[in-house]
Amino acid sequence: MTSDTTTESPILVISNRLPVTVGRSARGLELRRSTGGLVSALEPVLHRRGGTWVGWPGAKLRDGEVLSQPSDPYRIVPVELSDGEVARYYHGFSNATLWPLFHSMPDRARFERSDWDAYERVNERFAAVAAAEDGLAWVHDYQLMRVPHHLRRLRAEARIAFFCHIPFPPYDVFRLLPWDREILRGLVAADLIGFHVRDYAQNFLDCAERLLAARVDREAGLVEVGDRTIAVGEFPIGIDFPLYEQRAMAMQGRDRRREQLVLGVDRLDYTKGIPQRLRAFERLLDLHAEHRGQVVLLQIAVPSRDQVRAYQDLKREIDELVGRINGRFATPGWTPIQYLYRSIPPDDLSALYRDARVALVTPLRDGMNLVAKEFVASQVDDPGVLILSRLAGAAETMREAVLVNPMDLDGTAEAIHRALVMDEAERRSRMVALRRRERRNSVEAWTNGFLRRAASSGERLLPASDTEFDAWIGSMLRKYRLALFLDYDGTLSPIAEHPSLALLSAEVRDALERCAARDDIDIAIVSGRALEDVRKLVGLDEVVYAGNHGLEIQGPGIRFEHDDLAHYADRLDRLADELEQHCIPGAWVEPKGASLTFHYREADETQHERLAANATAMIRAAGFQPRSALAAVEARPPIGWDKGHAVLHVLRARYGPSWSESVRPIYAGDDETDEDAFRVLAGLGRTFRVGSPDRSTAADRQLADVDAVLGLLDYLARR
Ligand code: ADQ
Repeated sequence: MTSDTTTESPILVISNRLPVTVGRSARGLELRRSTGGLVSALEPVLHRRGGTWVGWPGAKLRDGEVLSQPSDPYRIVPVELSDGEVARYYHGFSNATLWPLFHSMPDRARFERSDWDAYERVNERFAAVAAAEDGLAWVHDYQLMRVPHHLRRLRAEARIAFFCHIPFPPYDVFRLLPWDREILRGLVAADLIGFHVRDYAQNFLDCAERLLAARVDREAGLVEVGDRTIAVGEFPIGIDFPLYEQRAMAMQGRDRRREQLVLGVDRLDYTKGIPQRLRAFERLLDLHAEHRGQVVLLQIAVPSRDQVRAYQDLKREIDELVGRINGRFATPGWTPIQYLYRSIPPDDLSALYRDARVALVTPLRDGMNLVAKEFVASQVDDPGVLILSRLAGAAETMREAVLVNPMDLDGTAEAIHRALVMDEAERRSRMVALRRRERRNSVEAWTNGFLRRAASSGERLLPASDTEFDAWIGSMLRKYRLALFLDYDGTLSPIAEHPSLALLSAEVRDALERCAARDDIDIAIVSGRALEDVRKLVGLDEVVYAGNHGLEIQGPGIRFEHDDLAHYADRLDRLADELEQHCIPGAWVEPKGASLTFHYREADETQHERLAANATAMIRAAGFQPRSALAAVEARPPIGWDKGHAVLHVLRARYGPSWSESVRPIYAGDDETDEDAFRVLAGLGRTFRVGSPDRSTAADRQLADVDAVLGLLDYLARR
């Protein structure tokens, strides 16, 4: 796909809510168009390029009810949720776990397994619905962070972009989430992950590096997970600037309010800092008595999530504060705080934005904050002053606002005072700069910029460099002898159609030989293959070979065979005969000494599932452990011995029980059987998982492929 065709491909928007809200009356189904910022941001592109919007309609649909007609510019496709799912996925995991945690308020977060299960199930359903639609998938926000993963599973070739509308917390906060890695793996299945500001993107990269063992390039905004590279960037959202500007101008005829108006407009949410704001206003009246009788704070709070306890508590707290402060200062002709607990129509909001002398936008934490931008766009007349919390994403770009720390009541009170007495020249200079930026960075520019980046494909991280290897293992190599453990298939040689075709490349062989020739490096090859097989493939005398996942080990100074092996030899022969009788063309049995592998890669594909199931059942019936591999099933004797045991055995045999005083192991491997070794070596050495891990890895780092392993060997040989 060229980037040009992608730029104009249809768009597949996936968000928690649809752009319409479904209601029901005596006349039947009623659709109300939502007025949120996201809808006005995305509808123009959907009109231009066509596509689909997938989301929850907010109510139950009856059989045969549809939300869009063939003549509509884009399709609206519902994902239905049960009442239990709304409670656990939406009110639970999304709003009671992720929302507070991502706003760095972990004390407010609840962590419930059943909420997580519902979140996973609902995200899977969103992905399944979306997988049936065409276009560039654009997934929105924290309710749907597992969707990229599930969508990628269903459509490996899909182009997927994700945008996070709320902050992404620092590593120290994020890792409190019991499902931290699952969330990250959900996201990195996308091709592009967008955040409002650089800090959030950097937090995400930190988390991916530390929790997924991924490689990251902070400058370029790239993260490499296995063999995939994902772009991560900052895309500060804007508003429909002309719309707000025009609305404010249309309101010109109205009476200007007489008082000095200080305006607060928010969803009623504990992240918005409303109680702190009220207290700061009280402090202003304490410190600057000249404003008494003159200034009014109008706080408008839209009801939000009001079934949730924390929001009910907050509402009560605000009611009480307003009552107390008004009780202290009000006079017969003046009430210092006016408080409206409701949504207000767009025209009325525009009139207030235009007339306010000061907008007080003081969230404790906010992904971006659109109110600040709407206020600025509405300053078409005598300019007012924007007071903005440093902790809102908007503060990263809106530098000409009066910036405050909302926790600092005195500082905020002084800022309000300064804004109220600020002369016109300063107000105008600040507002002109703010308006120019917001006009340029409108929501249309945001959508276009994001989609352009989503369409530009194929950025790759450069292969891991010496500098990276130095940072990961350099200091350890300077002090200790190195025990280098390497898996064979998928690590030293790419996975091949047939095991006999997986040979070492000339470069890998050369690098291995150079490592082996150093007298401060000892090498061991740890493989699932039979010992003789892997010895023949590598062919270096000074190397230790561990075959059959370490059940047999041989090399300089070591000769080991697990005691229980002999016991299983005859039974293994019989199992091999039985499996062979069931082979169809393209399926075959590979005897590996202490174990065997049943391969079916070249058999008719429609038979794969049946072959795997049959072989698994026969292996189990014969008393062996089945383990599925790529188009193959392995049968291993039920001996509690794995690559982890093998590695420890080699270390103790070679260097004695106190080996860790003088030796550091490095282990590189590409599959599930290597995870046993990663776990055993955690904290004792350094481990590398090669390729794309579908599941979690216990390794310290990831390497993209065999070429990256070659880079590591070359570094070790040269250093
Ligand atoms: P929100 O938390 O909803 O959005 P915000 O960005 O301020 O926060 O948007 C609120 C919207 O609601 C504004 O468009 C505002 O005009 C409107 N609104 C507020 N009070 C209103 C009232 N009383 N009556 C009518 N309308 C009212 C999330 C993130 C933000 C991020 C946005 C967009 O939490 O940080 O900026 O998404 O990405």
